[in-house]
Amino acid sequence: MRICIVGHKDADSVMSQCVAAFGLWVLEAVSTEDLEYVPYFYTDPTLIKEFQDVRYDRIYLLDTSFTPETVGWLQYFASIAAKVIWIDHHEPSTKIPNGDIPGNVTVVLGTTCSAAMLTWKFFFPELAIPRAVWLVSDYDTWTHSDPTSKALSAAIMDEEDLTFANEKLRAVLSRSPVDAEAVLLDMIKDGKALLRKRVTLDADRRRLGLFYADLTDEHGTVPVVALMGGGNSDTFDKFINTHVCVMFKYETDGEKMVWKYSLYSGNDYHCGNHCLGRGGGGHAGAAGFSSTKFLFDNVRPVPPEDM
Ligand SMILES: [Mn+2]
Repeated sequence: MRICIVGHKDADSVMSQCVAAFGLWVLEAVSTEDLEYVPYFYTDPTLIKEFQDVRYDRIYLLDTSFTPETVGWLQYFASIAAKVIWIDHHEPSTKIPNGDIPGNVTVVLGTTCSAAMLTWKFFFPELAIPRAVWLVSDYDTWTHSDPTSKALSAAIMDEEDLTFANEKLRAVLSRSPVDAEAVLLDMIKDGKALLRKRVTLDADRRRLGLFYADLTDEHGTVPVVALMGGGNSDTFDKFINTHVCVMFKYETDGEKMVWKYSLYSGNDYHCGNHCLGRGGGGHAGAAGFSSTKFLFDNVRPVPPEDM
């Protein structure tokens, strides 16, 4: 027996792969030596090369959205495996043209839950959904009704430690419910630490793009600290009490492209009054306006000693 499980590297797909492995062990006593995993990245066009025409009894393709490449993969997998099982929950997969899918491919599609949950239901239609699977689904399908689901997904997706997370997940799925809960809580703790690390890294990276400038037009000039991109006043935590802070981006406003400026201030400067003069509005601490013009003059980077 030779079985291959193919999936990508997000939390839902990793969980789907673990559920499939667990299902094969429990229901068919498939040994670990008979199982292979082939992870891929969404954008990786070389997936098929990995297989080198090796023959399989079965290939599971999990959490993989329908694209022209996917059809190519399925057709190739169907040519090297006796049976292919494709489980997915992405919307485009429901619009796959008839006739593109070979006869030995079993298609399991549903768009109201995660791939991990679909995979669980595929293997264990009668059993309750484990908490690990449920939490991953809560995050992957953006219901976000449990605050721990984000941390668990972060722990699973830790690029540096994907194998570790994978092993832990297998433990979650194969141990008794009490042990599984302990492993899960552990992963949630790891995930929370990881999220904190990411937030800090992100903040550091953003600060690199900060600049001092004068925001100037016919309504006047204001010295500011500015950053292009999306975000909120938290990005300016070092400056918010001493400077007028500006987040700005270029976007479409119906038909024309405009600059959107968001002003923040933690002192007595009234952003709302300023923006009112430029056709916008808001409050003392946060306000915004749009302009077809790039309004910064005298631009210079914020030196490291100011950050
Ligand atoms: Mn998914």
